[in-house]
Amino acid sequence: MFSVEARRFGKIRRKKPVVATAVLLAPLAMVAPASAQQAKPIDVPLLVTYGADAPTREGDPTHRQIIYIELPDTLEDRVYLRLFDPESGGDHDLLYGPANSETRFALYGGDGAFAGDRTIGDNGEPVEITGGTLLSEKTYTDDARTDGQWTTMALFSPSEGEKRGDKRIFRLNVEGTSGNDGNLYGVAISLRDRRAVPPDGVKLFSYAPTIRVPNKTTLTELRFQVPDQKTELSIDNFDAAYGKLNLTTAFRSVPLKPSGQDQWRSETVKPVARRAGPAGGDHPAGRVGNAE
Ligand SMILES: [Ca+2]
Ligand SMILES: [Ca+2]
Repeated sequence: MFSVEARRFGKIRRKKPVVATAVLLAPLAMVAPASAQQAKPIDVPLLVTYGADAPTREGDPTHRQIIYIELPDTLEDRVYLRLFDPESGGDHDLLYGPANSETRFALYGGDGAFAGDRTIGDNGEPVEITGGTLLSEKTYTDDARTDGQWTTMALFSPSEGEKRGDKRIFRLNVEGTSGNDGNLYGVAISLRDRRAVPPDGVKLFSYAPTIRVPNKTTLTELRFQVPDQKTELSIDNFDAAYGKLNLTTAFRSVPLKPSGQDQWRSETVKPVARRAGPAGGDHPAGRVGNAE
């Protein structure tokens, strides 16, 4: 399980802006409130998807974000998919010239909605993910009505998701279909249309989130759960140029080598040393922090 959060970090000298970075933690299953899954409103959205015309050096190698939504199979209430600032324009977004980008949000359910951790193929190109049944789709472009606002994209029943054990899984594909802007946005599930009431047991997770590092005084953290028996982690990061990356557990902090501009870097680390005694064993949590 991981969550993404940005907070004040202190002064770090910045040589070059790092506006986005993709982090791939494989082969771990991770769970993330994709943005403000909590009841409190978010200050800045941390998820980012660039338009198809943006160069990969901006930090988004796929122009796409795959977010899974997990709900308890026992949940009978219908839920709302709410988006914060889903358009590119106005506040929060990274605009290059006039706002000209479109972002398509598509919600899938049914068998095949869960596509595992397939994201990027061996050739570095994004893997096509098409499984499941399209439940709802909407394309957002520069629009003052959604700028800095939460808006409801879909209302759906948990039973429409792919059944996996005692869970129902949905997939939200976010694609930067055109333009060169960076679209910052948030995603949440709520029992109410106009306010944040997350149902018990809801989880949003991603295997390769593309996130924003807001500024030089902010640390962005990806918190995740290490599966039992795991003693090594393979951590891939993209375009963390001039950033600082650390893997932090309850016992130690390990510096990671940040990737260069427009490049992936993979590193295998042991998150913690095993400890003897009743409290021994791997601590099941860690976090990757990235600051400019
Ligand atoms: Ca905006
Ligand atoms: Ca936006």
